[in-house]
Amino acid sequence: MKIGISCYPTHGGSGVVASELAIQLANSGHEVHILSYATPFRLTEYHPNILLHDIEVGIYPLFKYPPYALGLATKMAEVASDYKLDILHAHYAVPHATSAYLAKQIVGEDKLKIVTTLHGTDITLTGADPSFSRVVKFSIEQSDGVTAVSNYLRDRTCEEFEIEKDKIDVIYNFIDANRGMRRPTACKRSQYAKNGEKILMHASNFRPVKRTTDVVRIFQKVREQLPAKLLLVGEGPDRILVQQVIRDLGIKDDVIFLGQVDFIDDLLKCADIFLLPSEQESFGLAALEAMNCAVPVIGATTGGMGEVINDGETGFLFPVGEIAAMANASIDLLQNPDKHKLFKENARKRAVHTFATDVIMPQWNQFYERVLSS
Ligand code: GMT
Repeated sequence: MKIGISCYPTHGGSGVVASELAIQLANSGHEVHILSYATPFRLTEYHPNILLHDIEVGIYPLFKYPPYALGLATKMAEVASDYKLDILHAHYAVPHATSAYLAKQIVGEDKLKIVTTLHGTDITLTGADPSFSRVVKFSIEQSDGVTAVSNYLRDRTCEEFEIEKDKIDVIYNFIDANRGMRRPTACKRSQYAKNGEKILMHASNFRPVKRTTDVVRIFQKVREQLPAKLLLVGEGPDRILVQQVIRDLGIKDDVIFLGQVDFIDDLLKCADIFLLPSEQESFGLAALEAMNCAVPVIGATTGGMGEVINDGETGFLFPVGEIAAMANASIDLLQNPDKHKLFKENARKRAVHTFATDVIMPQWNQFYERVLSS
């Protein structure tokens, strides 16, 4: 199979999922073409079956906004014709699904199939914006196959855009189970915490939807009860606000900013608890990556989080903003070594049994085969 995959290259779940899928397809011998405006950060290693195509967007004084969707459609059409692609797979509907639709019209090949994977904010935030919503609905409807990363996201999409439920397949995001266990000593706890101190961790793009100030406030309550450090991974618009809250709470010496880290598995092996109190999370890939490294997750009961985390077994979920409850659950786990150990084992087991590559990739293969024969 020859497949073109378009995605955002920046740090974010959709780019990670697209990259990991590309690697798995390439490992199985498929020819994969990545269409993105930069090399996605998880695709920095050379792979003979992966070809990278940069999207160029002409900048002219006339354009207040560079027409990225058109540059992408042009490149998609060119790559689809030159390499005789079977499938164009758009990750994140806005504008990738629309560009793919346009490319298919340009190529004029019925054989070229369009697949769209919905990730979350493309439906809940950007896609639902009235300035795009009709185009997003149209592009989803025109795709030959559509997947959503959780049942929650499928249902939300069908409601928001009045789309039939059977138009969308749910295929969960996956993790490489080996990564969760390799290099167990790569992260040295002593680098971040003194003997006896617990380590809490959060990783995100620090957008308002992640409620990163809640992370700090949860940590502060934990810190009042036991010695602990907070590791913050990632960069984004709320970082300055978070730094201010840390100063106001007087916990500067206990919080460590690590900036953007491409592969966080090694680092996760130092963490005792992963915090993800987001306002919205269609799936919560960061939580799954933590569970893969046997780290229990404390977070918010939002979106698809309950499909990833088994509340009371692999972590705890509370309504958005329930900082005290999230802190108390963290304290409870950290003060009960046997319970913590059980949650760690449960987290790892759930990640491997439900979300490992060998569980999810057969679903992708079946899905692609069905689309190709449609
Ligand atoms: O969460 C973000 O801001 C990034 C966003 C993205 O599109 O890259 O993540 C979304 O897709 C991920 C991969 O499918 C999901 O794990 C995240 O839950 C989802 N984010 C939201 O729904 C807010």
